[in-house]
Amino acid sequence: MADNRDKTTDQMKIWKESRSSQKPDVLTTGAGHPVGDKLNLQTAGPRGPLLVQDVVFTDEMAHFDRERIPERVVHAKGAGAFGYFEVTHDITRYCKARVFEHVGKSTPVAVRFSTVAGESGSADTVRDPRGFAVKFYTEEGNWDLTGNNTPIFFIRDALLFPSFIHSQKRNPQTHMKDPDMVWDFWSLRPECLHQVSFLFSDRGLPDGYRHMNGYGSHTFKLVNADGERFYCKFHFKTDQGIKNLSVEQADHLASTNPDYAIGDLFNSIANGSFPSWSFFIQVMTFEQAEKFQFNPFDLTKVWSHKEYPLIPVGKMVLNRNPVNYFAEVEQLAFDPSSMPPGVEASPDKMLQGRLFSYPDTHRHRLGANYLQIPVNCPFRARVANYQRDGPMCMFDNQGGAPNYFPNSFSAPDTQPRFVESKFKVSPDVGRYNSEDEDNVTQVRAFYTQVLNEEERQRLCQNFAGSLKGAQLFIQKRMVENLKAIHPDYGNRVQTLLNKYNAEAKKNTNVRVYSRPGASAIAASSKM
Ligand code: HDE
Repeated sequence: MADNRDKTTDQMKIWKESRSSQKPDVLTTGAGHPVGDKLNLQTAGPRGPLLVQDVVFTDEMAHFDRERIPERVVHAKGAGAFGYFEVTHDITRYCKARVFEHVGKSTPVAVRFSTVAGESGSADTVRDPRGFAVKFYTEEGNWDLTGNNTPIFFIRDALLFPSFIHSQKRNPQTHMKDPDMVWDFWSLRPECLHQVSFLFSDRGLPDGYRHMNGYGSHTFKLVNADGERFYCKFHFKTDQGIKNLSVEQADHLASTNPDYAIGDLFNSIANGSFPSWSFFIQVMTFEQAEKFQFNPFDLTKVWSHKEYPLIPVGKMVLNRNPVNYFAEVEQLAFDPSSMPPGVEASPDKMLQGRLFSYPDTHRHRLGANYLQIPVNCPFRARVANYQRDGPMCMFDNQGGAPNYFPNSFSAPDTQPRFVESKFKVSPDVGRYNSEDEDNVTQVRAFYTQVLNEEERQRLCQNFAGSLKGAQLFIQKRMVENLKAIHPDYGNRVQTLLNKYNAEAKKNTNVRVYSRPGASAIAASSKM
């Protein structure tokens, strides 16, 4: 046997060994009836036909026909793991959530990491943001901090999200990734440039899921036991250190080991090397928010760490692999609106949009009772409410308890101490255009101050290497946007584009274009 096998490749062997003292179970139908023959159909004579009474066959086939549920519309490819979050520093002066109750407190967590745009069979090492979603199973209901490995996002208005995602997915006719669509959208919405610059920098290709940070990204609200409120951002810093792949490594892995990141996480945990992240918050008072130099709820911008330093809170450790991928990871459902008392939404328009979108997609993907699926169930809280019935109702459906409220029969009642914090809103209702809310300052600082010269060169190379696939008028618009960030940024990308465009012109029969994260592919321009 090959000696380069690891825990993922040996999973079947390890499972068998774990049962070595037991006799194999009796094979049954889904209804639990023992089966005598699972290799041969029941037919009239050896050559058929098949009998409808062969329920061993129909039971098996009917279930198989329904095996797939819709994949996530984004973040379809991912890996999950379980562990705990432990408080190391007291933050009760900011937040009353029981998860932060006292130093040493431990709360079980489920985590799912993912890529964004690819389908569930796509490669793990593509250039794409990574999802970093954490479910804390708290005594006051689950807290889902559904973040990414980037502190910022492409857009700042939730209404644009479906179009943005369509532009990153497949062309409606060719069913291929389409650089015109990708770059048309990005160039029309200059607020994307902060995240796009991050994406085409070295951090766009993290080495697996253990070597990247996670961010709640949005501004949230914390409330303490005295009802005082603060704005806050959440940060997970990897204790493994940041590690990224080169373009060549990522492309090689995409073709030789497309499940690289899933395997890396699984093997690391199976070998007892448990990945961990340190958890921090940034805090801003309401007074500071009012005087802040830009909209503190703008998801395309970060808060300066100098002005709003990271405050240490705790540590998250992942120490258990899923026992079954479908049950515990495919069915895992995160929801930014799932927050325990003490954590609340800020007015961030993107976060507000997400509060609706996630539970809505779960009801479509998993059904109205998705919160009863074991991995989603808030098992450390006692659910008591007036919701009843629906498909796949798994428990006792709250037995004989009254199913209406208010009632006179001692059924679950509200508690005023859990009412959300109050806040003032006085402006006129309208559709406010946020397109031009300073798309430049922080991207310029990223380009000139965060990146060193070699990193800038690689950013421009990666950027132009992908943008070259779009039509010239889109390239031009994008370069103008880059020049507004910094003339050097725009000029470097233009110089590279000139080279690529001249090369492409030499061979007029071939249109060369590349997807973000994949090596250039050539396709005939004759359609
Ligand atoms: Fe998501 N996003 N998203 N997203 N997102 C989904 O929910 C959506 C955004 C993120 O491992 C979907 O269950 C809207 C930001 C992660 O299961 C969907 C908007 C951030 C995951 C959805 C955003 C994220 C998702 C698809 C803009 C980082 C995977 C399937 C208003 C802060 C979670 C699903 C997992 C998944 C909607 C933007 C992170 C459709 C409408 C910003 C990590 O509901």
